[in-house]
Amino acid sequence: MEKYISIATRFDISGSISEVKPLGPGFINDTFIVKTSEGGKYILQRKNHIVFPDVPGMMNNILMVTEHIKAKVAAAGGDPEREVLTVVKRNAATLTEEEKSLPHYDLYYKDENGNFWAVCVFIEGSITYEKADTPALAYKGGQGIGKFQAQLADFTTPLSETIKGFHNIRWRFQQWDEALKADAAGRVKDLAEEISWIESRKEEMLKFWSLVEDGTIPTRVTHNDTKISNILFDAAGEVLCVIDLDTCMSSTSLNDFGDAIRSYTNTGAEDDRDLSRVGMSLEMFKAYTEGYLSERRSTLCESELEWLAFSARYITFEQVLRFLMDYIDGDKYYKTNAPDHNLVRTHAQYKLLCSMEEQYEKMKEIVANA
Ligand code: GN1
Ligand code: MG
Repeated sequence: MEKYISIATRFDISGSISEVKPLGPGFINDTFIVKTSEGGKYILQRKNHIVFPDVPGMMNNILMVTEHIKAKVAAAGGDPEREVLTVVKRNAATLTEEEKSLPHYDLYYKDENGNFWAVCVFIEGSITYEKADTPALAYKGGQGIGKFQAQLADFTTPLSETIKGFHNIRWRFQQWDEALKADAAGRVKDLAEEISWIESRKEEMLKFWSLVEDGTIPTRVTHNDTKISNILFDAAGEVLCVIDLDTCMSSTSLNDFGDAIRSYTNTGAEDDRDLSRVGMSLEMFKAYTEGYLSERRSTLCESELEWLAFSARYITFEQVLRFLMDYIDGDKYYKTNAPDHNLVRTHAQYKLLCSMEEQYEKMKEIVANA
């Protein structure tokens, strides 16, 4: 704990730090809650610089995006302290001359082991959910992401690409081909069926992505990791704000929608070993879609509405590919809790994908009528 306290003191935290404790189950970063004797609370994160090769650029994205939203919230008479994240900068007194020569130096601390740390304010009284249990909650989550996208619709400063080709399936297929060829963990020989799930859908997925590449589907500022646990709710069940802005960058709005559907509508867990529990709830799909479109219907273009339902299949497919690819690579990217964890995730997400494919016509009808 001493180590974490000493890291936290590098940031502009008011009061004296009394406690630092781990928080939450993120797959990528390590998250801690920092408490001060005066009752202040902050979030300290070790940002995974293997996954995010340019942490300073990423932190600058987050600062710019949150400041933009803060101005919007204030103009609408909201509370800029609670309705958007607040980045905590470095404590100026702890900055060395060498640090000061680096880009965006006041937004992060790099420790002696090369790990990157960043801090934001903890929003008191906020609630997160690992799973959306009711359609009402899914509706609210959809509204939350819809509003987030709307707040950023006029944000024009270029953002740095924090993960190359994050939701770009053409790039993912390139990585996929390399992973199969390298067969780093010697697992490819046992995966003929799973590999065919990926290969058989390659064409339709690339067809969708080519519409993004040629501009038919516009590129906007998006969140890119919209699962329900990345939204803070208040005690009354209203959305406070969207968190985990690490992947906030240019992409298609559809990816935010698709990733949310992947997470909200699953009747089982992302890594369920009992596949009979896994599937897409159409009721939850309807609720999320209605919430999202209540904020976005008038600002999305025709092609976005046309491909909205498909985006759920696209992102779920991508997740099957990413989990399977990480299994093939020998579990290098996602944290795992068992040797077959990534394979279990692959199977569970594939079951979800099949369930979406089966219900696709109904999904499109819901989008048209929402
Ligand atoms: C990762 O770290 P976490 O849980 O926010 C991943 C998402 C995946 C998700 C699967 C940067 O998110 O893309 O959808 O796991 N984030 C990154 O649960 O790769
Ligand atoms: Mg994330």
